[in-house]
Amino acid sequence: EIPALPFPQPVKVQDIRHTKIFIDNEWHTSSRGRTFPTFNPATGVRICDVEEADKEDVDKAVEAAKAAGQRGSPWRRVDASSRGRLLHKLADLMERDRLLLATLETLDTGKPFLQSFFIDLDGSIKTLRYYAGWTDKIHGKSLPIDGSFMCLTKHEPVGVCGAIIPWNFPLLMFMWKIAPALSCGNTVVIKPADPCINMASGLLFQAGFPPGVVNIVPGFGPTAGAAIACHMNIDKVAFTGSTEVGQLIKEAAAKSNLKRVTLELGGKNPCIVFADLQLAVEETQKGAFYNQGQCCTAASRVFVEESIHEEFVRRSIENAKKIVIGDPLDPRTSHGPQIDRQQFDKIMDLIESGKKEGAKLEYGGAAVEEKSLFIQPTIFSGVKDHMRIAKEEIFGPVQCIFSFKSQQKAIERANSSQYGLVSAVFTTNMDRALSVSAALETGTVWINCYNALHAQTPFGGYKMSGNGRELGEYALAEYSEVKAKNTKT
Ligand code: TXE
Repeated sequence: EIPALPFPQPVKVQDIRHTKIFIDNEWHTSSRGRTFPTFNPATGVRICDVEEADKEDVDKAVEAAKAAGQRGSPWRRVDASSRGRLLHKLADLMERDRLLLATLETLDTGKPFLQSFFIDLDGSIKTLRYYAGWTDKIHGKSLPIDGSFMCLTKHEPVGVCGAIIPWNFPLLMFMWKIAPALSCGNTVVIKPADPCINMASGLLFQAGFPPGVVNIVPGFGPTAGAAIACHMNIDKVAFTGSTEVGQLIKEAAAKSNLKRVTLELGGKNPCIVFADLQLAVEETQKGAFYNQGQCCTAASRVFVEESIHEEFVRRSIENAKKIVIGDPLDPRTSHGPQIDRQQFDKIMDLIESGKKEGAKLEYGGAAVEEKSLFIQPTIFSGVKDHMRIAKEEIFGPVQCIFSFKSQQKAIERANSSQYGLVSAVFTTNMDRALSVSAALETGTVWINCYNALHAQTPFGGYKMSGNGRELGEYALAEYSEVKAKNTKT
């Protein structure tokens, strides 16, 4: 939630530092001598050029990460509690530079500044602090076993953890990956989609992590990303992105060294609305339009009980009129541009398909002005389950409203998707809240709220929305090997 005035203000960014590949606590140029640019999606202005990592650079990063994680290395000898202090130190530095980091995040992604400041930065800092608290509480058990034996379990780091992250939440995804990995004592090679995230290298350096513990290899998916997925010396890979690429990652992992894989992929997330109309209107719309709809959790299918459907649509339109489209650096702005032309075109194509297939366009449905990447928040009603907008992940500001008659049918329709990431139910009836949330096939069900994501809560998908869980205590298992030591007594 964004608190009231006085709002923080973006800062002037003089120059972008740390545009190089970060390996062994040093900044390197690209082995192939290449750089790639990054643009401000609100203005089209080039922000900076970043050194582009490819296979050779990933190899060097993995070598550094492997050496840093060797038994007896400085990182392996750090006390568990001191690992926590390092994560807290990184969080402190982010608090110190919070205005600058939020400004860069906005310049880089086009997300409204206050959202960068209060959501991305807040979430990143809290994720670090949450996992800082775990470092000296990760422990095994002594097990009662048959015969004259004793079993002690120990949780050890998995080793070198690869991470491949998307462009929609660059900083937050970075922290979701490195915080649990480091908390468990692993080392990391991370490939961001977005070059600006390289600024994190400066903070990692200042925080005092030993060389090689975190290495950042900015680059493209089919080159640097693929090199991580099939690397023989990477022990685990965590990926956030499209379901299509998630399948490639798992295939590459299987064909190389069977590295452990966690995947956080797409969604076509259903909300079922029975009651509490105004709250449901506001929350589902926040879910649909937040971050310009570029969220794996986007509330893109809203099923509304027939008797309140008309009023729900009317109020949703009224609510959408309050959205302020504009310069993302202006703290009053609540809706920015899409990330790039490719995403923009994909969204516009889906909006056109909705019109052609007979959904009723209630609001928006067009670009804000020619040549820009801004798309009006768009509402369709009368959406039918067979339409493309009802089935495909849009990843844009498009809310699809359906009406339903029976609870049973609504649940079946909500579940009839290859995805199973998140869902929501709006009701004042406790029995209904419990029975509907039990029936929904998603990793998260929000009851009378939306996008309630916290460092403490596990997050991940059923079905083709992914494998494994991030955040919370559950994520620790994804970053640990359990060793059973059985001894004769
Ligand atoms: O995703 P990609 P894109 C969905 C969303 C969006 C669509 C396409 O529907 O419209 O995906 O976006 C790296 N081997 N989501 O093209 O390609 C890539 O460099 C290894 C959902 O940006 O999946 C980037 O770092 N890595 C989503 C990361 O994968 C590869 C977030 C994600 O990019 C690779 C983003 C390869 N062959 C998009 N190809 C979510 N779940 O939130 C690409 N990459």
